[in-house]
Amino acid sequence: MSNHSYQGVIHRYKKYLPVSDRTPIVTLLEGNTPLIFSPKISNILGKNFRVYLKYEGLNPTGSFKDRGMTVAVSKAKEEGQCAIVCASTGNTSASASAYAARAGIKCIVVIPSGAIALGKLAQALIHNAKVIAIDGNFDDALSIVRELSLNYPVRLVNSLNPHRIEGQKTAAFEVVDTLGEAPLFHSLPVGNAGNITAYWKGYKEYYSYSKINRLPIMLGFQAKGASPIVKGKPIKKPKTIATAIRIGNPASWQMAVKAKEESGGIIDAVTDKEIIYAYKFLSREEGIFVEPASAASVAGLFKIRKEGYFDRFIKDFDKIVIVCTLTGHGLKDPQLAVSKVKSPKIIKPTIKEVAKETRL
Ligand code: AN7
Repeated sequence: MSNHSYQGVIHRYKKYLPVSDRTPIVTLLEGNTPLIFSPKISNILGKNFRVYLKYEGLNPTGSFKDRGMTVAVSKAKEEGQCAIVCASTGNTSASASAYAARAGIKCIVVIPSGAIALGKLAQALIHNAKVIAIDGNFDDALSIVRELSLNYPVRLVNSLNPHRIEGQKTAAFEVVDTLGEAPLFHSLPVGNAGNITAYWKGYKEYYSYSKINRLPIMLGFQAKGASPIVKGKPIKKPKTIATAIRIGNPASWQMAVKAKEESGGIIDAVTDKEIIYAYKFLSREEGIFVEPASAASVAGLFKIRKEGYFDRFIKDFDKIVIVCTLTGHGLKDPQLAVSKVKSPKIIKPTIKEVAKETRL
């Protein structure tokens, strides 16, 4: 297969996915995202660190959700479903709407009113999904759609649908196929906990096929005000600036804990301040614009480095490879971006004024 004939994650990883020749493949050529070396984050962590950023914001709808959605929607279509439904903090709804449009099936999304980023709402609306905003949070929305899908002819495409996890695990495959090995650590944000579940499944499968000879240590980061797994109990009113991970009772809670325990890793929390610092760092220092939730994975690395978490590994390894998943694109939430920086000053339209302002 030559480069220009890339056909999406189902085609590329067919033999690891629950599809057959009869599955109508619904794809927008998701996946195949870049793994970008970050010299500056590596330097901050220390001289033996090699940090790579898996930039999932470059998927067709701007987030990692497309990997799971191509499988979930293809299977729904194969099974003759005419409609799909999801609850969402925004990205799942954007992805579901686009893939449903592509498949020619109906899409219903239930969102917490006023709590999803503008870009994501725009996507669901323009892809012609039926958008229902509830006066409640994500956790309320998820319990509604779960019930709905049990009682009506509509397929749930949240990550409780195992096909979502199947598709999402291809990101772990790509990391290994690019690096030629598993990283020592894999860092990612945790919301509903589907992604950490999927990466862990992917790495374990590659291990079982002898594609790698050791597994990475998983590092998951929740936002402090929405950190049920860290606290060990559901949070009734989760709060964080990172709306994508404003989730108080994650569906894949147990699986996330399993990934942490089996890999010898951690699930920790980062504050909104730490998230925004990493968010700005990535855009200003590396030229990579992500949404705040995505920056939690980098914020977490900065935090645990300062706390000395890596110290014993520095002694034991001469090279510490870390892959950090950047789950969504910064353009999803432009309002937040402009609120975190100074607005441009308005000046007279003359060369002199512009030269003066820019200190050229
Ligand atoms: C950018 O769209 O849950 O732990 O409804 O959009 O797999 O849930 C989004 C989650 C991280 C957390 N980063 O991943 C939804 C939704 C971004 C996200 C997460 C989400 P999971």
